[in-house]
Amino acid sequence: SGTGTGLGRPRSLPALPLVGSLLQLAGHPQLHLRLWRLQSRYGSLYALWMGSHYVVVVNSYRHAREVLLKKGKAFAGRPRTVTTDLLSRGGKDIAFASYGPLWKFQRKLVHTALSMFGEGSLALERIICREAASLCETLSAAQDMALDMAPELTRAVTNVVCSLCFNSSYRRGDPEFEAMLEYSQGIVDTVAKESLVDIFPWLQIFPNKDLALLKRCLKVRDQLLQQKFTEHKEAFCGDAVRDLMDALLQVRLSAENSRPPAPGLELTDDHLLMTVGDIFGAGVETTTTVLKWAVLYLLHHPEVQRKIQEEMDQKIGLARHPHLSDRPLLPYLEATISEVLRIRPVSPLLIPHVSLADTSIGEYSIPKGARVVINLWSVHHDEKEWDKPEEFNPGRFLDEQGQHIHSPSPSYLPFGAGIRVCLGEVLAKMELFLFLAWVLQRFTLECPQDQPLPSLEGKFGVVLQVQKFRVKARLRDAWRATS
Ligand code: HEM
Ligand code: PLO
Repeated sequence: SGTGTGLGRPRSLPALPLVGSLLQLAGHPQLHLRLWRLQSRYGSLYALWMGSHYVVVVNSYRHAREVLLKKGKAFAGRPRTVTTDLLSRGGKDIAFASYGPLWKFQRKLVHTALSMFGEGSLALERIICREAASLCETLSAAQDMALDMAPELTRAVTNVVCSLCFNSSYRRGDPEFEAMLEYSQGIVDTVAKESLVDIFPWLQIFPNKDLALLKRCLKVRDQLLQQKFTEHKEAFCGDAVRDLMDALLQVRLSAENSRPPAPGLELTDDHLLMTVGDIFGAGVETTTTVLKWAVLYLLHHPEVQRKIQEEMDQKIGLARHPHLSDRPLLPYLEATISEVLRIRPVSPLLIPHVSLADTSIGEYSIPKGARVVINLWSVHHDEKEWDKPEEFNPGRFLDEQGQHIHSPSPSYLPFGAGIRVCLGEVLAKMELFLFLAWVLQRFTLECPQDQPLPSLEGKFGVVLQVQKFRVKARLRDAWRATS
């Protein structure tokens, strides 16, 4: 062992010079499933080579917790890849930036700004409820039609983050919104795929379809971000902070005024832009994806939907809208959200971590610079921890009386953990709860007649995507009678 700890390295997949273990992974687009299945041959912790990069794959919660929590700092790095470097202008954002003082500062800023505007503030609840009301109106108008809910869900979620980041929102059919839908899909389809370009950076010099698509999409995104940024800079007056963009400008201003900026802590325009880009991108793609998964599972499990509605009828009734303060009253809805996040983790492989020093996981030594992939799919589908893991069963998150929600196993990390934990967990949970509560209070979601139930198979990428499907939103009888 090179670390002097006397520990051996994890077992490795066979590797060829240059391509590494690529041959074993090629032809398996569902990388999380492939890495999950390889456990049977190599054990829960194993290594492989992506070209010249040494990659360690973690499939058990014990090792995952060791990496993220116990040794969080030793594993807080991020790899640089061609696509994420393009997305984040060389790691000037939060998610794809390596560990360092500037990353820490950006995280703290966003954390403060989010708690200032959002979490726990009535203003944010009001914004989410405004969007929920608008979503319900759209569903009402499309009643009994076979509707693709995806664009409507996306617009609702986008408007929440848009209000938060830019103090603005989109109407139906807004061309800027349509452009955003398109570029964001292009980015999700191409970024951070362990595509050939990420493995062999030198392939960049060859024409590559994915890379061209990514560049085209980023151009549109950058224009949009730049425009918002310029508008904010011009309107910014220093005392009225309207949104996250203002908050970032404000912090930079006060940092510049008070003392000479500490070396290594200079926030350039690029840093502010990429930070907002992260919050906007993460804010839209993750939450929307979870909502789509939730709707899809409700179509497959009408009994779960009925139980949520019974709980709502009992605890809230029809005379008023659901509020955030109703969360303790609706444990079955909360449990359903937890189960959706378990069975279809949005970020099945998290974002790869990198070891910043020679260290270890369990009884194995890990060299500095190793990429560590946490397979959340494996963690959430571990048969030793979960009874029939592929079965959708919200009840597993409830106590015996069905009144309180708890995780029956520590093998559950939908938002990651430790110093790289998701920054948007509180916001995301507020949105998931309110959107689902508003919709299910009024509507029953069904699969359109004479159509088969849509597939539960996800499409692997930077988020685990849902295939397109249609839904019939039927106004509930009780609601029909009162309206
Ligand atoms: C990172 C999950 C929503 C912002 C992450 C990570 C996961 C995750 C698993 C990676 C942790 C790691 O690499 O160890 C989720 C889920 C969401 C969600 C399941 C929705 C249900 C959001 C929202 C925002 C957000 C709404 C924006 C406000 C971020 C950021 C990071 C991150 C900025 C990068 C943190 C870092 O690298 O330091 N999220 N997320 N997420 N998330 Fe979320
Ligand atoms: C989604 C597409 C956007 O256009 C750009 C973007 C920014 C931040 C990314 C996000 C995308 C995907 C989900 C990510 C998020 C940062 C944290 C989050 C990767 C690519 C997760 C789930 O880890």
